[in-house]
Order: sequence, then C-alpha cells, then structure tokens
Amino acid sequence: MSVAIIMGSISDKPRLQGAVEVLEKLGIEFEMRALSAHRTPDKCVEYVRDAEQRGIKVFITAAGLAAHLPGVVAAHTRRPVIGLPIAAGPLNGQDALLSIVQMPPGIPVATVGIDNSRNAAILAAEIIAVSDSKVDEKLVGLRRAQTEKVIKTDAELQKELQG
Ligand code: RP5
Repeated sequence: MSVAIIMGSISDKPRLQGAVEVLEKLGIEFEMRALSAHRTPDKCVEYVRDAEQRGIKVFITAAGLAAHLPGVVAAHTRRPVIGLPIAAGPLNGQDALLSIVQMPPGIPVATVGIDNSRNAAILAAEIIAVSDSKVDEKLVGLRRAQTEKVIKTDAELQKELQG
C-alpha cells in the first residue's frame, strides 16, 4: 500500500468518494481507516506508527469540527500528511479548515479545500510520482484529460451562444 486514508468518523466516508475514485484511476493502492484523534487516540497513534513501518508513503487525513486528527497524525510520522477539512456541523467546515491549516511551526499538514478530497488524492499522487514514473505518467494523462474537457465545454458554449 502507498497511501493511508484516515477519517475521524465513518460519517466522513461519503466525502472521501472523490479521493477513492482518483486513487483507483491512477492505480495507487490505498488503505482506509475510521480512527478518531479524540475517541480512539491510542488506536490512532498505534496505526500511524505501524503504517509508517509498513511503508505507507503519504497519509490523507479527513476530519470535521475541531479537526485534530491531521495534526495528531503528523505529530507521529515523518511521512507527508495531507489534511482534508470536512464540512460537518454548523460552521460548514470553516472550523475544520482553520484547525487543520494552522499547525504550529515544525509539524506541517498540507491542507486542501473543504470537502475537496479529489485534490487530496491528486496531491498524494504527486508526492508519490516524485519517485514513481508510472504514477507520474498517469498524472500527465489526468491533466491532459481535464484540459481537453475544458476545451470541449468551451467549444460547446461558443456553439450554443452562436445559436
Ligand atoms: C469529527 O467529528 C469527524 O471527523 C466528523 O467529521 C465529525 C462528526 O463525527 P460523528 O459525530 O459523525 O462521528 O471528529
């Protein structure tokens, strides 16, 4: 496995669908756990240490509300940690965003946008691609496909406007 996805609660799982799709498309093996920094603190740390030992290259960590999971994971590994703020609760993810992005100096968490799990997966793939040319090639394909899609939709828009 190359990537470990950890979510703070199973209620976060639907928001991770985009990440799952991207990783599958890129052929990147991943494992997924629901472990909480608050409700299962010991299990969470145990898993992170073991995952690093087993060779996990990147962690994607998703959490809502007072989202401490990404920071706690980062505190227990030297592998890169990507934080995904989840829009849960009355503040719609603003709380999680600030909680994840405002790490103290020395323990970084690379934070993506609220509920933007696709970007979390692409960023994880880009980290892996530094030393994996196959993943890098797949990323080239992904970029090409999205460029072509925009060009196609723009052409359709022009056609529509011209009547
Ligand atoms: C966070 O609290 C989780 O990541 C989740 O987004 C939020 C709510 O969790 P549940 O009460 O649904 O388990 O720790």
